Amino acid sequence: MSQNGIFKAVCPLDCPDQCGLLLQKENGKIIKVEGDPNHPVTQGHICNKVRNMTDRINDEKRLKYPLRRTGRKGEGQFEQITWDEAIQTITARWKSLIQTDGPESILPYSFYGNMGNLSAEGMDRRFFHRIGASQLDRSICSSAGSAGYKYTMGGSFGIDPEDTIHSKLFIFWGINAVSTNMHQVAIAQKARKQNGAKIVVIDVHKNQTGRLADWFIPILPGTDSALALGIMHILFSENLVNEDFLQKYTVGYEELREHVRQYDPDTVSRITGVSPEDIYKLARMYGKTSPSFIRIGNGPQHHDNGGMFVRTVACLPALTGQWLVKGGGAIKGNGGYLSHNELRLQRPDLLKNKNTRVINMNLLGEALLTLDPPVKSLFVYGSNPAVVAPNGNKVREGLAREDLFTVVHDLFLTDTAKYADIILPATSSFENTDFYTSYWHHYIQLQQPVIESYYEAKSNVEVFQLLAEVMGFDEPVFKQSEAEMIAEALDHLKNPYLEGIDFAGLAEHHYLKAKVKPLFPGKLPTQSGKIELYSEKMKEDGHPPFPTYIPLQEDGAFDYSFVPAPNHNFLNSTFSNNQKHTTLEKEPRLHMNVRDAVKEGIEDGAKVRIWNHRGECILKVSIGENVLPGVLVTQGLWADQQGTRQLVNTLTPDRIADMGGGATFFSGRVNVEKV
Ligand SMILES: Nc1nc2c(c(=O)[nH]1)N[C@H]1C(S)=C(S)[C@@H](COP(=O)(O)OP(=O)(O)OC[C@H]3O[C@@H](n4cnc5c(=O)[nH]c(N)nc54)[C@H](O)[C@@H]3O)O[C@H]1N2
Ligand SMILES: Nc1nc2c(c(=O)[nH]1)N[C@H]1C(S)=C(S)[C@@H](COP(=O)(O)OP(=O)(O)OC[C@H]3O[C@@H](n4cnc5c(=O)[nH]c(N)nc54)[C@H](O)[C@@H]3O)O[C@H]1N2
Ligand code: SF4
Ligand SMILES: [Mo]
Repeated sequence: MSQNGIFKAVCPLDCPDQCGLLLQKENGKIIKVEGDPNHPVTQGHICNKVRNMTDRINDEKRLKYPLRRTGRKGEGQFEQITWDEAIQTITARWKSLIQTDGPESILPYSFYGNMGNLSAEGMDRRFFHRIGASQLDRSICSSAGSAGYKYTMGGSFGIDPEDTIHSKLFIFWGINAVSTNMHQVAIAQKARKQNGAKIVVIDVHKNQTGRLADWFIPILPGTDSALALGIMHILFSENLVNEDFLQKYTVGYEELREHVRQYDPDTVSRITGVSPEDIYKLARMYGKTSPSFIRIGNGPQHHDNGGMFVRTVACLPALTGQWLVKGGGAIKGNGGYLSHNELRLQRPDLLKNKNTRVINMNLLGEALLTLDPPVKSLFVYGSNPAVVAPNGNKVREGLAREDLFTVVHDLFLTDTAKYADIILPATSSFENTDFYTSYWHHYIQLQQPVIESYYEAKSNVEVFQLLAEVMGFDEPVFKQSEAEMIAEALDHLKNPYLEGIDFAGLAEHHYLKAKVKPLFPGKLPTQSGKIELYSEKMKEDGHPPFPTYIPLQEDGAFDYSFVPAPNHNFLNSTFSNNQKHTTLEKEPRLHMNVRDAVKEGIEDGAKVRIWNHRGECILKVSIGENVLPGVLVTQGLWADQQGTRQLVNTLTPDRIADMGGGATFFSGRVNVEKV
């Protein structure tokens, strides 16, 4: 490995932008992280979080060696052990559990702390399939929305974000894009400057994205489908629809016209808190501006009715025929275009028992406390459920079970790791080979090691290779190199867009664009091959077949809707343990409307207790007009600092959304009082 110099890299974080990076290395260490100016989409600009990533990679607090717990669970007392001891302890326990309780007593729990396909869903999947462990439904992030979008459009296919430079109207719908998709904002701002494009933001919180908008539309949580249906009502009644497109490329538009008559602006206004005038204005703006582009965010789909929200909004560009216009249409996620050969990478065929149980990751607490037969061992990697999972007190109670054998593989002693019996140190992505596929732009990127592994840290691939060896799994797939795994994953005849993209090409160019064609004219992978405004499949699955507004579920008799969203300087809970980032973020704030503050007798800056039947939090209040009355918003997944009680997920419901087994982080209710 060469010593000093500047090396190409890719941002490994769970962020749509998937920036190209340049790493400056000196004396074996990364001393600077910058954007790669040659990257076609991200063009040298990166966020502050990752600009400060050097502090994280070189942090003295990083885990250096395997550890064994010496104190009580959650306390954080550990002693150093060797890799040999660690792997022997884990495999001995698992071999015995498989004998006594069967392989389903073991549960992997992971998410996309590192988006590399080999790290997040490669060797690990092969290993747990081969063991026959309980399967995890990885539904914490966007699965409700993806399911809703799929009913309408057939899969995760939107437009090429590079084309949005032509758009004249950008609607950021429930996405805090300044923090979570900064390059889409950069394109929108460029379009605003070049051709007078307008930026509309629809959100429950006037955050930095709302402040940048030409028009910010505040809305009540969980009511967005009603707004979208109100827009449809006006588009039909004022003949702002594209009949030709509807006829050629959609199913059910005549019936939809009838169906949306009930969503008149007055009715919709009462549901959403948006005035009838604004509903008219928005619908007319949308109906008369072309190209128009909707960036569908993750926020509104983290509700009880989240799948239906995305399904509903996804119908809008069809009504106006925007999919035929360059820069017109929508993006929810673009993951479908870069799908690789998962069957070969993940080897589901290694799982012998096809009835192996599947556990929804949003129900982790429930699963650890009540499942029968019980989960007896948990292996956590690339995720920090003690902070990020809903109904956090239940999760921690489950993690604290004395008879649960927990292993955590991470770079840091996270809140979750404190509950582990064995901790394994993980490498950073810059220490490994992996390939990355954005769920927003159309580029595939390669990371090759830039620095040596940190002390005794090992990658996810290495850990599962080691475990497989000691478990006695002798299938050749457990011996493959990263390059071989990548070659297999990219060898995928089912996805024509990947044609010509291989390991050698990626090694030479670092990023390659998939040869994506526009969706229309064309055939979608829905049952009908068209955009399904009416969906027979939804009916079969027990959903209303037309886009519909379904109110949020009851959540106890509490006065406020509580929306704990991500913040600017962390990435989920990543960086919540890095000083640079916590200093930038200062502290979590609870945003409250001034009318509510008067009613509750709370002044700006006061500490308040918010609580419900699941838990409580103490936060500092920010009073103003950034949220509507009845709504409380806070940002950031702060790690548990002793005594601060800032763990927002103690309050969030673990109800499951209407589709895709999704999470409902933003559908909880709370009361508030001054402390
Ligand atoms: N800086 C930063 N970037 C990130 C992340 C991070 O933690 N920090 N996380 C990454 C991950 S994993 C994801 S999934 C994405 C998520 O990024 P986004 O797609 O932006 O989703 P959220 O941030 O969850 O929520 C977006 C917005 O939805 C709003 N919202 C909540 N409920 C409603 C509602 O009912 N209606 C409307 N209209 N708005 C609502 C929230 O106020 C918030 O502004 O970001 C990724 N990027
Ligand atoms: N209240 C509330 N809760 C939420 C959300 C919200 O908006 N509000 N958002 C939800 C969403 S959208 C998501 S996606 C989830 C995300 O939740 P998580 O996936 O748990 O994300 P992080 O908190 O970033 O934790 C990732 C962990 O992976 C570790 N890691 C990084 N790279 C590697 C690696 O190569 N190997 C291993 N073994 N570990 C690694 C990091 O150090 C970090 O501890 O949170 C969800 N929770
Ligand atoms: S977190 Fe997102 S914006 Fe920041 S560097 Fe990574 S990909 Fe780019
Ligand atoms: Mo996410």
